[in-house]
Amino acid sequence: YQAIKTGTGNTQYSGTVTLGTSLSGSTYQLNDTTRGGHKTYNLNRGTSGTGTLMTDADDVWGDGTGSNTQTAGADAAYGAQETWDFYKNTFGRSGIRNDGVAAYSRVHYSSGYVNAFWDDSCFCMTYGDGSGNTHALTSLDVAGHEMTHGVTSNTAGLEYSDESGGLNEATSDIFGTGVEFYANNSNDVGDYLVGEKIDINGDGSPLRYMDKPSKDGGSADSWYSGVGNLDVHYSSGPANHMFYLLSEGSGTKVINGVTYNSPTSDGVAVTGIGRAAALQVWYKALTTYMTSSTNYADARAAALRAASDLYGANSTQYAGVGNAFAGINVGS
Ligand code: ASN
Ligand code: ZN
Repeated sequence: YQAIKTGTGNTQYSGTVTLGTSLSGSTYQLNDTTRGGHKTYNLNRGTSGTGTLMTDADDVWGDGTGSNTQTAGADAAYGAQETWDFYKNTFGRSGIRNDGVAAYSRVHYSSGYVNAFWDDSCFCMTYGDGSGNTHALTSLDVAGHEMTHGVTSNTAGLEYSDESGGLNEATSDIFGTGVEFYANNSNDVGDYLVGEKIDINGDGSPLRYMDKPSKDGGSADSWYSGVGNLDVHYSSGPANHMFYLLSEGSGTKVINGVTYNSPTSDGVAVTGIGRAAALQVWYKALTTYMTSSTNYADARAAALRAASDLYGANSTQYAGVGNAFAGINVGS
């Protein structure tokens, strides 16, 4: 028998948070039975299997630093919990497969591993500790990004190459950002930057910028024939940019203390429809109209159909989708 508990996580990136935990006998477990039974395991630098379920005597997890073994578990559990809640409360989606069953998470994968990844075959989420083993890849937007790969696999199934691969990556950035805004955490505020907390570049810069993707030095801001030849983390740029334009509009804007300056490919100003509506449009497009081979032109058609379904063909939201895609040189 496992009693439902509410533990305390002293996370590295999100401050002190409450975590769904369980009490089995006299031992607390990082096992959230209120969200599909999500469990967090410690691989202890291994690279296969599940390692050991994370347990604790007092239901206080981690100390906020990467040198405490439990801290990465607290961040991972928090990321899974906020991702679950984001999908449930924003879209009515109950877990990655929409079947009420949680994935599981594994932390401390390998040694000095500077990545995190979703794996369809184990239906599980894995985090490395980063270089120096103190910058775990466990921030909220990364958690939301990676688990969204599972959602995409189980819906549109966007193939991970060519333009569909860019759309797959962008979908993870879009909903990863959605998770970060949803969590409304004062230590990791919502932004249109990806991976700004994990300091992968060592200079505090984010991995990706949705307002102007080319700021990362590799991503495309707008569609061009041949954009599908880029790495999928760069061909995602136009779709990330479209989502920013659709949410917030073009030009300069300050949100939660971050200044954005988003251009359009043709210089024509775009007015945003708000992030909440933009998320609904992209989710419906992904889950209803996109397929494994969807390209940028198809994504525009899918998003327009989604906007029409949700808001009507004469709505400002529908017009906004057309304008945001025009802003990345897709459609007219
Ligand atoms: N972190 C990477 C990503 O989600 C892992 C990968 O290359 N698939 O894109
Ligand atoms: Zn990804």
